Amino acid sequence: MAAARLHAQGQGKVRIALSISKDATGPHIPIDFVGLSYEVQQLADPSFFSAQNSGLIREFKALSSTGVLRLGGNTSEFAYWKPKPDSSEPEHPQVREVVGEPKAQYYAVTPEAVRNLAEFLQATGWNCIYGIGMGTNTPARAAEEAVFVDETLGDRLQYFQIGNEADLFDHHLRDPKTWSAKMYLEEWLALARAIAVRVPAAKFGMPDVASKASWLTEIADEWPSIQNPPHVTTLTHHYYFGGPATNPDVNIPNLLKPATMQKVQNTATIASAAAGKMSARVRMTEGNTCYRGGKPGVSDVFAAALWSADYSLLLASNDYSGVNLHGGTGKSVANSVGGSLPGDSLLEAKGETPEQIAAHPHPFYTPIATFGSDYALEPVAYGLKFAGSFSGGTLLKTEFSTKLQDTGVNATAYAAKLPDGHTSVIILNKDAATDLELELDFGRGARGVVQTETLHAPALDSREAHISTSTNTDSLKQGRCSVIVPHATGVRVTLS
Ligand code: BDP
Repeated sequence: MAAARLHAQGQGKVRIALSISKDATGPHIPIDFVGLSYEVQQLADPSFFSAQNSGLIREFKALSSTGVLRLGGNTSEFAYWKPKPDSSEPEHPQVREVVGEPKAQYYAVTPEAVRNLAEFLQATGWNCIYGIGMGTNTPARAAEEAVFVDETLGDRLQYFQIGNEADLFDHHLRDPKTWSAKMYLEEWLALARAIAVRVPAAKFGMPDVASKASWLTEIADEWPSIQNPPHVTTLTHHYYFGGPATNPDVNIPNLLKPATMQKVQNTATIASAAAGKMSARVRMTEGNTCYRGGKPGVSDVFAAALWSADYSLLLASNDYSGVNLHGGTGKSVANSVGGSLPGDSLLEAKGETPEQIAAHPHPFYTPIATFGSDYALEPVAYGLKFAGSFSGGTLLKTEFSTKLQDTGVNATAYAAKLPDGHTSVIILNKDAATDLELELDFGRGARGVVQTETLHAPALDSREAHISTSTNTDSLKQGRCSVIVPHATGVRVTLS
């Protein structure tokens, strides 16, 4: 693998040559790498995840034919399992109401909702990571729910998650003076063991921290001392680039700059090391551009597509098993953060009319937006879909990103050997101004037809994204081809 900068061509365009190694020695990307995350509260309306919701099914399938739906979020701590229509509501512990966390409004999850969920998964071809509450739950109720979910979802259940962002429980659910990773692990074990007694084959992902990656390390270090530990397949964490919407630092240049991805890399290094100690993999189970529901003009525009493509591929190259971008209905996410979305206040303050505000997706970061009774794939989902084209493939070790960054252009690139044996390269030119002219060298003797696919929009702040396949195919010349990657554009080149 060698790359050389040819020469910079005046303003606005940089030429570079990249060689693509033939050795598929990088991480394998699971076929179900692509994922979405929804609030458990979404289940309060059993018709949402149901075989009848054809618009939502259509958008899930458009995003991926084999994804993973994760149910969790802040609202998962306020759900209670209601096995029978006449089951009474359990008593709930006292919690504190704080900014950014849900109000203490409890709701029921019923067998009907779980049955409908199973049919929805069947219709989409997706699997599920099912979130059971921890903050206000009991081991007995957790086990009851798990039995029903396991029986009903069958093979579509990938694993259980217990508790959402327990590293923030000191805010509203636990005593801040004593709450720690160690206490969390004790509580988690009590719930997981109760589930495992009733569902012996149960698998788990944990700890689903908001941001404290150090908890993964602490847990991995503690793990060998646990007798007969429950079967943990995945270590999980969340990620939001910044927030809330009122924070001026949440803007397009900051979202796309290399330093942002360097921080992602730092967390990935910590998480991967912890997972290695537990023979588990890492999954980023809930994340997006801007917490508390996203920021209009950042989360719902094309910049978010380039961000999600780059973010997902960076995690894939760190051996993550997948990425779940958070979203859902405006109501469920507003409830998850205390009842309203700061992004709406921002738009009102700017003088946008109710009609203009309604044209934004709610929440602003959602990958699949609800508009009236219909659904639409948002830019952030297009980026995930573009990266998801590598699902099932094996990454080729490259030094592309370093070589590209040496040119001063804000671009990254990844290459994979796809399940069908074809080699594919994704170049993400996040630069707002400079185009790239690449010479891709697939090696002497490489032959085949070159196909290109483009992730594009008129501008970084456009409320749209497209993935277009070029009808012009090219052939390699002496193992090489040239490709232009305009600024603010992604290109995928596949040799077939
Ligand atoms: C996460 C929560 C989720 C919220 C999201 C947000 O798990 O429920 O919807 O933040 O703030 O911390 O947007």
